[in-house]
Amino acid sequence: MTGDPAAQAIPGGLARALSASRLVVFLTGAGISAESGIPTFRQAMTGLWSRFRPEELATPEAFARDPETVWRWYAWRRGLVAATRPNAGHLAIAGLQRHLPASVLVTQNVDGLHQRAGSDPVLELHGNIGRSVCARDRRPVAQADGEKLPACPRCGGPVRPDVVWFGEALPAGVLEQARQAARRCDLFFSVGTSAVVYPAAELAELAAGAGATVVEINPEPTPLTRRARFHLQGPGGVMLPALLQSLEDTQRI
Ligand code: BV8
Repeated sequence: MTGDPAAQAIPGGLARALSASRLVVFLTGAGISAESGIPTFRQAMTGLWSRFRPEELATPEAFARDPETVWRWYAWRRGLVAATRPNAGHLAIAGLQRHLPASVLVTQNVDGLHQRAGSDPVLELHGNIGRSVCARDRRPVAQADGEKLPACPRCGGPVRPDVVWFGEALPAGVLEQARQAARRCDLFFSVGTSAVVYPAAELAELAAGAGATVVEINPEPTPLTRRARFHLQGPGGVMLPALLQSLEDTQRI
């Protein structure tokens, strides 16, 4: 076992459970991208956007009322994502997946950083800001960057980011795959999410109800903490590499 203090934070029982797992589900939220410099929803929005609350902008009503402002907010966020890269937490999940017999990665994030870290496939519950669709028929359009609200080349109507806004249904197939994996897994990791956005937040409950061991990785407690068998209190960029190290140590024995 390495002398790494973070590795000491990994309970031996968790490393053994991980090594013996048949199917592991990872559910991530905005917190796993925080160490890449992308602010989470709960942190104060910075600079130009500090006067808005994300729940006010990430809605179809906001887009109908002021599509230009909503489009500019996403253009700003796309700029943040383009200027950053996956952090140690994203890379460690991809590394864990390479060591595990079977795993499913589900994310609430729309930044595509898990894919850039090497995880594939990624179940994107809330879409991806790297894709744009016609606001009328939701069919894909060529990705338009820049701050000017583009027009759909087919119908001339507004273009929107291919994300799920509050009050909108999640992609049915993706959500069903995530629910099935949650019901079948023996280990469920909830990483970097405040566990308050539904229906994503129900996945951990589904897993626990089906007998899985639930592990939470978050510097803060959340409504899930009391249900978790293990709460690794710390940043994903520290805890996930330590978890990978403990798995490698266990598999080496
Ligand atoms: C829907 C895309 C129905 C856009 C997002 C019960 C059942 C069903 C719905 C509801 C329900 N109760 C309430 C609802 C309505 C609503 C909802 O959940 N509201 C909340 C606010 C209460 N849900 C919906 O509207 C969903 N739609 O249910 O539709 C329907 C059905 C049929 C037909 C029509 C309609 C849609 C929800 C999806 C909204 N879109 N994102 C965009 O990104 O712009 S959600 C958005 O919030 C992000 O995806 C983000 O991941 C998520 C959570 O926000 P954050 O808090 O920022 O992030 P996170 O939760 O991950 O918190 C950060 C955490 O990280 C913190 O805990 C922090 O401590 C931790 N952290 C910080 N640093 C680190 C860290 N952790 C680890 N390492 C670190 N370094």
